[in-house]
Amino acid sequence: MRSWRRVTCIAIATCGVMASESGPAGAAIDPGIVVGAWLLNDGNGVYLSVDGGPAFALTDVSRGAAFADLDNDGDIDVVVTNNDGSVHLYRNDTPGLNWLGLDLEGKNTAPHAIGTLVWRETEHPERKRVRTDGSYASAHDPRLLFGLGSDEARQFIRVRWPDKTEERFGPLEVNRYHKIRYATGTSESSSHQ
Ligand SMILES: [Ca+2]
Repeated sequence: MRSWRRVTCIAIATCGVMASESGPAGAAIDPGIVVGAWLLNDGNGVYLSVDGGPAFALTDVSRGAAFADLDNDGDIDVVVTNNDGSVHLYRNDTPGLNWLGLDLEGKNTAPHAIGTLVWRETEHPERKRVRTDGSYASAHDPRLLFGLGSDEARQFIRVRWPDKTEERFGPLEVNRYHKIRYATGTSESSSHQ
């Protein structure tokens, strides 16, 4: 069960649906106001609306949302900006499962490694891309997080840097962040599309 704690906000909304007639308490609200919503990916390409608790039952005129693991505990927290309002922070208090955190450092010409692709080695390799884009006027944490569930085994990853160089890193301990620096892994020939 996931849980979220609203840390600093009075009212908050993210990823919402437009409210056309009434707010949560039945009062008329501005059509521009968004009712908070929490959508859960079922793993098969379908997003389900679920009860996100009180933090998602409020309304506001929200814009940018920046996603980052602000407390370095292996889950994603969210910072939301609101029109004519304060910045709000959602702290993710999901009970711990295993995770792998990666902080990639590219070569001098691209130190933040934006665009780098990383595969976690599994039967069906999971791919992530280093990025900070995805929401209006916001920048996400460029670090990568892989959720591992009950898997406690040390992990191996393959990295394709923006210059197409490929390297392998590991074994990596779970439940912590690792600094992954360009040209410090094992050289690999191309094996992924
Ligand atoms: Ca966190």
